[in-house]
Amino acid sequence: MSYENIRFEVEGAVATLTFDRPKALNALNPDTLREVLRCLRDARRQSVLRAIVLTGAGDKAFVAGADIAAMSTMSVLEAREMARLGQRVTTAIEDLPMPVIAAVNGFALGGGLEMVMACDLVIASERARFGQPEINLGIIPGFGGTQRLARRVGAPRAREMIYGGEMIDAETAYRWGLVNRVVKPGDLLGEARRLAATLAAKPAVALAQAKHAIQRGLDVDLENGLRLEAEAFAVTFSTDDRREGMEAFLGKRPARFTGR
Ligand code: DAK
Repeated sequence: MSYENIRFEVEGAVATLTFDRPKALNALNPDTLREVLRCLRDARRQSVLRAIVLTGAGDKAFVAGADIAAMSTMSVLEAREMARLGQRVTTAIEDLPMPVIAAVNGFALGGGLEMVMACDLVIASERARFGQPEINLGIIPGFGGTQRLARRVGAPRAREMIYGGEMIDAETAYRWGLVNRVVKPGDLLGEARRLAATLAAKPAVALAQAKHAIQRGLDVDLENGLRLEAEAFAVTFSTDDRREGMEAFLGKRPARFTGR
């Protein structure tokens, strides 16, 4: 499948999706969002794919937010369409059965940070910067930022970022729990792909169920979360990989997982 604003490369069980509009610091316009959506739908159907890395082209930006030039001329109806598109992308990332790792190479602002927060794990270059600068444009986050940022870093820090519109650096993002690891810029993609390959080798159904239980559990109370977990746990008992994992342990040999 060919794209104009993104690249999608597959190597073994790991795919890399790159936002690729470096002249606009990879800002998201409606066409880019449509391409990402199409690409994720296609990725979902590729059973060999077990992990995805999300990154930005060039050495300056992951995604510098929604495309302000495109946004500046939008009607109310077009803005609603844009919001729905962006929210469908973040939901599509969260609903994928495989883990998605954001490799944040530079600015992750506005809609860019909202994409990052839909990912399962985040690795940041020391040069990465994170922010929700919408307030400076007279708007507020519209792809889930008010909800996901508060869930990730807590309401006080989310308020500070969303009300003030200032950026935080990678080290602060790490301390605040927005980022799993901070690495040297030159190590970023290698590190993200290595982690993706490690996760790709895990039992796929168990990983998908863990993702589902964590993701859905964030939005329910503990009692319902535990119910969700029990259901997800039960699903893993129907798999070949569960049998293989336990037999391998008891037989003192390495497990050979097939994803079934
Ligand atoms: N959109 C369009 N072009 C952008 C851009 C953006 N977000 N960010 C940068 N560019 C372009 C610049 O215009 C410039 O283009 P040329 O002048 O070279 O043609 C080029 O990228 C390089 O940028 P700078 O020259 O500004 O580079 P600097 O290193 O000086 O600064 C910067 C980098 C990232 C600090 C700066 O570019 C910046 O502040 N960019 C804007 C950040 C921002 O405010 N992003 C938008 C956040 S708002 C919605 C739901 C959600 C959203 C929208 C709608 N609906 C509900 C409808 C989301 C909104 C947002 O994301």
